[in-house]
Amino acid sequence: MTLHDVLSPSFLNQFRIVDWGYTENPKPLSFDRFENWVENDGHGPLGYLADERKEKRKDVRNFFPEFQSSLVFLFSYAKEKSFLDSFYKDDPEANGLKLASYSLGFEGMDYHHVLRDSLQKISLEIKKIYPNCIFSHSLDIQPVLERDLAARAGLGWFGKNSMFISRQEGSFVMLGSLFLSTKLPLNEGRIETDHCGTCTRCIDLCPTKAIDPETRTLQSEKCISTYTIELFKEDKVSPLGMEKANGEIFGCDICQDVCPWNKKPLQVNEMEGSFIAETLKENDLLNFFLKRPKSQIKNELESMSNREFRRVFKGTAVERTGRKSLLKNINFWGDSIS
Ligand code: B12
Ligand code: SF4
Ligand code: SF4
Repeated sequence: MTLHDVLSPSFLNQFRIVDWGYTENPKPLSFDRFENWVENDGHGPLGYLADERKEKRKDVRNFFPEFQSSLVFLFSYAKEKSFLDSFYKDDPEANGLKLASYSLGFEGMDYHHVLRDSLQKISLEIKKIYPNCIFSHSLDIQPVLERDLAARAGLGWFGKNSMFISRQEGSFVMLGSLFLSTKLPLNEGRIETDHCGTCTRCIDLCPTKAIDPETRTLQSEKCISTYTIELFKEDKVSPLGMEKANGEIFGCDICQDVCPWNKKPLQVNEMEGSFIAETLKENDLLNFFLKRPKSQIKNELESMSNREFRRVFKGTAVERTGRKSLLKNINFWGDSIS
């Protein structure tokens, strides 16, 4: 295969990659925004963003000294998102609880595992063409400002909800990047302009008012995603306004649901109607959390040991959040949901 073949839609589609971009710039355009955010306690309880890893984000070479270039990929989960939307709206079995749609994407498995394998397969193909090239990757947990990197690669812009948005694919995409120790014969991405215009839907409709319109960043402490995914202890205080949300028990999609840039990509996927929960893990998540009365889910989580929870949900996104935290999130909804 040539580099052109590796980066062709026919090769990349198997990994759910819907677009890619290229940059040779290791330095974020918006590190100062990130720094101000941390100084103003935007990270809240997410301490890992403010410790020594904060400075590392200034330059990808602090993480991967051999950096010469990066390929940034958009991995779509719009198909699962449009399936879940129809399920919540039309399926009589739906119990009113909600999971972040990315948890069902990627065969119900934790996207970190799936995307890492995909990036590795792509790097193996590129290595056949550039045998001396060294590779590394970034996938969420590495000290890299990934949205900024995607912007440098020309793939989209930062929405007011702080999501990275592609004109064609919307924001229901995860970002995954390869770092290379060689430059590739590719054009660097051009910085995309802002397409939010005068729209303020995400800001107005965020139930906890977590979005700061001036900086386009979130107060993590106010975000339902932080509370339901990242705060594990039962005694954690829920963000004010969460009761106005829609039954979220793991993550939150609301500021993306209301974004006009997601309308078209979701419609396309709805029309194709090609998603059916097929894998065991997809069905485990659907059957366990979204199709039974809340009291039954609660009883089962209460009577399960932590070890059993880990066995059932091994490799899924909810494994890390854990049994107790999910119970905390389900209890939040009290009797307001069946
Ligand atoms: C910490 C974190 C969180 C925190 C804080 C989120 C936040 N918005 O800061 C919490 C737990 C709340 C969270 C929630 C979610 N997350 Co998260 N998270 C991260 C993580 C690890 C770091 C983000 C970070 O550094 N935040 C600090 C802020 C200041 O930086 P930033 O978000 O990158 O924002 C930059 C832009 O806004 C830019 N900017 C804004 N305006 C302008 C204007 C100009 C001109 C310029 C130059 C720059 C600029 O400046 C900022 C600094 O670079 C990234 C992975 C990574 N390593 O980057 C994933 C990541 C952002 N998360 C992701 C996802 C999917 C989610 C959720 C959708 C999950 C869910 N369904 O619950 C929600 C979405 C909430 C939201 N609206 O952002 C994806 C987002 C993909 C995308 N399309 O954007 C990422 C990139 C992971 C990945 N590999 O795909 N997350
Ligand atoms: S993810 Fe939910 S709580 Fe967080 S900013 Fe978006 S709408 Fe608000
Ligand atoms: S809802 Fe409107 S303001 Fe918010 S990200 Fe989408 S287009 Fe931008």
